[in-house]
Amino acid sequence: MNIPKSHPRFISLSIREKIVKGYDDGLVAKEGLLAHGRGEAFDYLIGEKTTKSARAAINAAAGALLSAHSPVISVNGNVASLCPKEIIQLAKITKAKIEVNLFYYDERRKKSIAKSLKKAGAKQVLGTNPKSYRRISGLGSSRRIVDRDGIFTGDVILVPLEDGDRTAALKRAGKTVITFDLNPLSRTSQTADITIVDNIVRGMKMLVSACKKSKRKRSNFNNKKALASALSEIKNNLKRRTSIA
Ligand code: PTJ
Repeated sequence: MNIPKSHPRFISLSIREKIVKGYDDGLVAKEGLLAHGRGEAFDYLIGEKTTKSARAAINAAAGALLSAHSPVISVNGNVASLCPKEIIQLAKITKAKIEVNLFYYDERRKKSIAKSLKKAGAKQVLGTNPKSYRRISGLGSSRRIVDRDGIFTGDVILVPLEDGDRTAALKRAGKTVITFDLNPLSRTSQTADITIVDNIVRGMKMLVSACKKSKRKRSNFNNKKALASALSEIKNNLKRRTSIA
């Protein structure tokens, strides 16, 4: 759909079109459309802008990715549709591997995602070669199937728009987990080491520029405190809006 630039919800509606296109192109799961709607609601609550707490989390994530031995960016259908360019830029700057990993397992969709990322400029995309498949223990969902040369052996893993089980399993396996999740109350948000409570469309751009500027230095980031700040920011945003009304 051609959304007029003058429309007051132009940005949000344009992002929605990306997800719909991703679905039409066979990248996004049907359930991914619902997940996007959930994200839209939380984006509304944070004021559809990158908050102070999200900026702090982005800087911490940049430090962790740059100082990793073997960083990996895990890509699902939604992420591949929303920010393919930024995935590739981030992988290049941080020397991270890109791996397709799906919750709603579908070999054909995996291959389509890998193909679209390669078309967008990715040199290598892991996660589609059954010979390299390994299993993460203690995980029931299809996300347990990971690549030997990617998530299985990686030390810092970016798992955007995730479900909580894998985050917990990756942490049990000794990995540092970074996520993007607009819902500060989700299990993923609560379990990850660094949660960026921001729309991935805005946040990935900022993460790429933070990595360009940042030093290879890990910070003492406290995720629990950052999530409490994110909730306060939502509360203050709602207060501001109700006092105006
Ligand atoms: O492609 P697949 O098969 O791997 O499936 C991907 C989805 C996203 C469907 C799957 O991982 C899933 O069902 O995720 P959940 O459990 O719905 O969690 C997704 C989380 O991401 C929710 O907390 C949403 O609020 C959040 N979210 C949705 N859109 C965005 C977002 N966070 C940041 N930016 C967004 N654009």
